Amino acid sequence: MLATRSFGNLIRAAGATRLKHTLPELPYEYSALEPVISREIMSLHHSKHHATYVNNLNVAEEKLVQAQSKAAETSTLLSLLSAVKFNGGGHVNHSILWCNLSPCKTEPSCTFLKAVTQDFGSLENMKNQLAAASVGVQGSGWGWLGYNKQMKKLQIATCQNQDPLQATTGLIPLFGIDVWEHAYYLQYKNVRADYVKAIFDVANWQDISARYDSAAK
Ligand code: MN3
Repeated sequence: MLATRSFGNLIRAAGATRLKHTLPELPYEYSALEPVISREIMSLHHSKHHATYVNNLNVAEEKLVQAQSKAAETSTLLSLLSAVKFNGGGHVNHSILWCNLSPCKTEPSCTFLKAVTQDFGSLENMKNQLAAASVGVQGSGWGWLGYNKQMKKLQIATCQNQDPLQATTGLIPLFGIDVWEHAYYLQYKNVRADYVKAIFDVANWQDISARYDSAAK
């Protein structure tokens, strides 16, 4: 009983001081990744899709705080938690995605390249495996290169919908490929494989290497 009341108080306290999530600015122009990703796709993807995840996350969190303070039905809490997971995942995933991409040619760091070579044989092999996993996602989801801190290994994984990599698999996200149709359909139509292959031309290896360094620390 005490534990339940403390949890309620914690949620209420968090609600009182909680800051709203905001849409992060893109670190480049909407047209910067052309011809790999068109201005139209980037604009819609960031200002509509990502913005909607942020707005819906704020709404779901607000409702969750209110429901908790009214000791709402468990089924109500569960549906709100599901909305928090979906929209929170969308916000987390896209916030990583924008930084994973760059209009500038970048190179993987020596330490990251060494880890990739150790776990995959070569950078090419890793890219091929990540591409195959991403293309193979059924329906909407993400392909990821992640870091397994327990095994000290780089691993490839996929997630459905907006399930966030770390909360779902324990892997620390380094590089995500968004294979929702909204990420490529206007330009690549139904040919997801061409989009996934092209995405490596705008991969920000500097950002991916930095995420590896901080994950492996
Ligand atoms: Mn997306």
